[in-house]
Amino acid sequence: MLTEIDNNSDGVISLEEFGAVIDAFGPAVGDGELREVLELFDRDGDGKITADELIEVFKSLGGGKVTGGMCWYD
Ligand SMILES: [Ca+2]
Ligand SMILES: [Ca+2]
Repeated sequence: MLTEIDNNSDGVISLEEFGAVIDAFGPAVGDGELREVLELFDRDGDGKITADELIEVFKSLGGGKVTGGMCWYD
């Protein structure tokens, strides 16, 4: 699933890529709101979401729902 989000295949999700996902799955959000959401995922504050960061958030949100079936670039 994450390869679909990562449009340029650099292994991280940029703000632009993240915004495209939000646009696709949710209501339109402003740029400020988008950054707030991204900051929830972006634990180290570098402006991009790595696989590890994404997994951490999914774990905290979804509990046992996200398991080893989820893969990035193994
Ligand atoms: Ca990317
Ligand atoms: Ca980050």
